[in-house]
Amino acid sequence: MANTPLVGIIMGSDSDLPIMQAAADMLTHFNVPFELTVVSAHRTPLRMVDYAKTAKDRGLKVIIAGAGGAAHLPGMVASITTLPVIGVPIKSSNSIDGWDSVLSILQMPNGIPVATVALNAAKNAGILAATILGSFDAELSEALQAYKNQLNDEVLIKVDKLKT
Ligand code: RP5
Repeated sequence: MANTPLVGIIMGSDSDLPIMQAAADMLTHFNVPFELTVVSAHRTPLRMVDYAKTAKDRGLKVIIAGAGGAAHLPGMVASITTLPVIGVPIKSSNSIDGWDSVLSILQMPNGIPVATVALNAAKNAGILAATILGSFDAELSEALQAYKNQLNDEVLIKVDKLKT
């Protein structure tokens, strides 16, 4: 796979990085080139518009956007770009159990979808981004299948241990 980033990982604050790192880790696992940066819908709105407007021309195929609180970043980016956007709701320290982030990202109006993963589920966002790319890449698809096989085998090993 080329070294040009195919996935853009963005987050509303550097305080989101401990959560969002899991998306980067999964893309690294699947050998998918990515870029990672902070883009805030509220604190750097013009940077957000610029990022979303230029993402496709820069070669990105998928955007993963994580945010907490009034988490407008994924939805706003999805409103600008035609790339698929995966939203990661983040439970920020002052949030109401993360429901604010979940609902802000999940409850998009008709016409502007965001593929929303579970609260803090940046790992799944990374796997989902790889899965979208894997639809067009046989080698990546095989790596995803191997990952699923491994999950399957891990469960079967535990089942075997329960028998003894
Ligand atoms: C959101 O506000 C960020 O995505 C973050 O989850 C939350 C808190 O940001 P900081 O105040 O820690 O920068 O915009």
